[in-house]
Amino acid sequence: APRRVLVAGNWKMHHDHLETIRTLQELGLRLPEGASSRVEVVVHPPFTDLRSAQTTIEDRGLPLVLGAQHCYHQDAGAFTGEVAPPMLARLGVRYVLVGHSERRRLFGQDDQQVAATLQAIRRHGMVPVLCVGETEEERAAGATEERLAAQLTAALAGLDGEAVSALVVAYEPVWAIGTGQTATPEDAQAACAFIRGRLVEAHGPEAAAVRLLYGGSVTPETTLELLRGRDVDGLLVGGASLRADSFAAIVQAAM
Ligand code: G2H
Repeated sequence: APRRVLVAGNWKMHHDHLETIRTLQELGLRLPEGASSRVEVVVHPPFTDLRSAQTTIEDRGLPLVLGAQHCYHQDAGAFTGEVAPPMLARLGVRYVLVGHSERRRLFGQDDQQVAATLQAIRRHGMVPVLCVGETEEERAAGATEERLAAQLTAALAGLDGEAVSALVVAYEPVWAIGTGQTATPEDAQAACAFIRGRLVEAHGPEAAAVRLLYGGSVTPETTLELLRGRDVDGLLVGGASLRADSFAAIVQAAM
């Protein structure tokens, strides 16, 4: 059977709740007929939009799955400004990004926090989307695989192959994020093949079923070629997911 591709839109800090409702309604009109049998389409709006997104998806029966961009690793407590995993789970959130390079770089999220957050997401029945990727300097120094391996080891310590198979891992080379510079389809495939091999080596053969995404300046024009890679199971889309027309075009190209 042909694989079902995963296409996730990371809206980052864009769209208030009215823009969210409007964008999702338009997406509902633009998504090609039968898309959801071929492509699982996820949207990751800001926290303040999750409730509006959830009711819009439910009321209109839209073929969309709800995702969040971040959460804290504790279930409750005196953590001003943070959002707990059970709060997301109760809103119908299915996927949660963890370890995005913007969280690591701008908000000081370290490997230990990434690991704790990933466990907390799993504990509440949601699917972590673990983001990994090398910087431009690391790539220039030939340290891409070393960097990816280190991030995976730190985030996934103690998980068996079955637990790893239920995850999503997104390869997002930092130099390609929001820069308009996409990794070549060959680069994306090579990195995803490395990640899958590494996970099998570290966690056992069952880990091979993990779903791997490529992320970094994906557009409707680059979608088809990127998905040709046999280890590329889907895409994590930032800028091009903000507008319903371009996001729908990506889904169309992914079918
Ligand atoms: C990478 C990606 C989505 P963009 O961060 O997470 O964003 O497609 O804008 O590079």
